[in-house]
Amino acid sequence: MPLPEPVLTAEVEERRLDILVADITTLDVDAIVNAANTSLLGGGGVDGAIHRAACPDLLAECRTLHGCPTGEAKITKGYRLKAKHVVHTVGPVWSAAKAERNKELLASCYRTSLALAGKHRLASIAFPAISTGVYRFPADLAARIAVETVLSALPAKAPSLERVVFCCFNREAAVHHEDAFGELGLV
Ligand code: AR6
Repeated sequence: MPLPEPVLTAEVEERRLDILVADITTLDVDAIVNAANTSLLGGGGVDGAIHRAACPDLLAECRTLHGCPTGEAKITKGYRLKAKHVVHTVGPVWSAAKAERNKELLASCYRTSLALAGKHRLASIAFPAISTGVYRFPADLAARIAVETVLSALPAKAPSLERVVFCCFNREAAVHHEDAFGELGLV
């Protein structure tokens, strides 16, 4: 099934970067990324939505992974999701006092998720706006880090990827990603 109409699309070296406003659990891509916590055993926000949509087998597979450190990522099957895989990554909890470290950790979430997509030779992946909900990372800064990191890491970490989706849950998040596309000269 085709994805919803993008808010904005950019072509970079024959790869497509899309900004969508959608519920990530509905997307028909090779992998969706989950903004999880270090236990990988579920939670609220996008994590809760993904576990509800995927079925309890996802939680059972997550139990075998023994958690995930902040800034890293692990992959599972997608079970009842349209997405074949879920890449679970753990974003930093925002703290202004540790802004530089938090920025590095958020970038690492995108890089390690892309590396897993590359390792599994996936062609398409959709990211939510990691850390911008319960973890309170400033949404404009997070969008800039997301787009910048995907742009720089994509060729080396995940040459198989033909399409990367920035899946925004609302229009406001999409505007931050649109701004980042503009600032980085993509449109
Ligand atoms: N589709 C796309 N985006 C979504 C969806 C959805 N279905 N639901 C929420 N968002 P959050 P975090 C957006 O809080 O800040 C969990 O309890 C949301 O609007 O899900 O990384 C975990 O277990 C926001 O922009 O993740 C962790 O404990 C973005 O997804 C903790 O929350 C991220 O919001 C992780 O916090």
